[in-house]
Amino acid sequence: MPNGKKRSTILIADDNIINIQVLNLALNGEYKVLFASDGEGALDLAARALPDLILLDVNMPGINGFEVCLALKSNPVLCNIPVIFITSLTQEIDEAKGLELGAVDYITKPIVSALVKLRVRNHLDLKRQRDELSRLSSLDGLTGLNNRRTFDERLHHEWRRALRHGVTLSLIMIDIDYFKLYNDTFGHLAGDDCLREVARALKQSLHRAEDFTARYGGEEFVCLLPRIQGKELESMAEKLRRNVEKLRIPHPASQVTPYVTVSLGVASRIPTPTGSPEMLLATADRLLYLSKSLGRNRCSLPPLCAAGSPVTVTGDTPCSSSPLVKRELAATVADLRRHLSTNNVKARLIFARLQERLRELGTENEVHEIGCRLEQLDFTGALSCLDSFSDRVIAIGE
Ligand code: GH3
Ligand code: MG
Ligand code: MG
Repeated sequence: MPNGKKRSTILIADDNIINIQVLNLALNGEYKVLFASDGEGALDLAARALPDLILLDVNMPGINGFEVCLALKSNPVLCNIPVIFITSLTQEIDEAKGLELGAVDYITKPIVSALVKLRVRNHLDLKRQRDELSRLSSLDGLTGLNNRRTFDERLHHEWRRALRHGVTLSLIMIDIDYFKLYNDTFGHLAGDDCLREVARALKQSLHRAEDFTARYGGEEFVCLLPRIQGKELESMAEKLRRNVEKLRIPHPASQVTPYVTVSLGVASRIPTPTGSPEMLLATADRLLYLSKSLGRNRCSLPPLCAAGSPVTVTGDTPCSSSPLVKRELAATVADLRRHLSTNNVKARLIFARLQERLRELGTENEVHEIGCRLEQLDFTGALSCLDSFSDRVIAIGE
C-alpha cells in the first residue's frame, strides 16, 4: 500500500453485474471494494461500512441513484463521503442534477477503466486532504487538545443528547493559578510548555470514551462529562486537580504552593427544554471564580440539593452560605473595580458574572445602577455605585 496507509474502501452500487465486474477489476487491487445491487442495499452498506468513496449508478430498481445521493447528503454521518455517478444518462440536465445533489463527479458509460481509476484516486486524495484539514481545524495548535470551536459544538450536541435521554451533563472549568506570574518568572516559551503538560495531565485523567477535554482559551480548560454526578463527579474534579499538582512543575511565584496548580468550577444538571448549555457554562465559571476567591488550588461544586451552598473541596471544609457568598461577592467587586477604568470589555464580563450571581440570590436590582453607568461608559459613576453596593451588601454584619 502506498506510504503504508490504510487501504481505502470503495462502495460500488450498480444493478448490472457486468458493470460491477468491470469496476471491480479496475479497483480491486488497490482498494477494498464492496458491492450493492440496488439503492436500499447501497444506503445500508454505506451506513455500516462507512466507505471512503461511492461509485453510484443512477438507474437502479427501487430507490434510484439520485435518491440515494440525496439520502447520503442529508445524513450527518454519511454526508462527507464523496459520490461519483457512473451512469448511462448522458444528458446535460442529468449531469447537472447529479452535481447539484452534491456528487463530486459524473462519469458516463461505457466505463473506461483507466479513467475511472484516475478519477477515483484524485477524489480519494482530495478527501484525505479535507479530512486532515478538518481534523487540524478542530484542535488547539499548542496543546493538541480540542479547541474552543469543537468544544462549543460538542457542548450543544451533548446538551441535546442529555435532554433527549433525561440524563445529567456535567462540565468542569479549569484555570491555572497565577499563570501570568509563571510567564513573568520563566518566560512565555516555558509557559507554553507548562500549558502542554497541564493539558496532557488533564487528558490522561479522563478514561471514559464519552469524556471530552478542550482548551477553552489562554490558560483555561474545560471537561465535558456526560452521565456523571454527585460524589463520582466530585472525585473526578479532585483527580484533575491532584494530577496537575502531581506534575510538580516548579512555580516559585505562586502564592498557593511552590508548584503549578489549578482551580476548578464544576456544574452539573439534567437539561430541561427551557435551560441552555450557556447556563451550565455560567455556573461552572462562577464556581471556578469561587475557587479562586477562596484561595485557589481547589474545586467548587454545586450543592447536591437545590437549597444548599456550593461545596468547595480540597483544603477548605464546606462553608456556610452567607460569609461564603460575601467573600465571593467581595472578590468579584474587587476584580471589577480593578478593571473598571482600564479594560471595558473585561469589566463588562465581570459585571455580567456579578449580575448573574445576584440574580440567583434574588438581589439583581442592587446593581442596576452600575449597569446603567457602564452602558453610558461613565466609569467614575459606575465606580461610586460599586462602592455604595459594596458598603450596603457586602460589609454589613462583617
Ligand atoms: P489567576 O490565578 O487568577 O487565574 O491568575 P492568572 O495570572 O493565572 O490569570 P490572568 O488572567 O491574570 O493571566 C493569565 C495569563 O495567561 C496571562 C497570559 O499571558 C497567559 N497566557 C494565555 N495564553 C497563553 C499562551 O498561549 N501561552 C502562554 N505562555 N501564556 C498564556
Ligand atoms: Mg484565566
Ligand atoms: Mg489563571
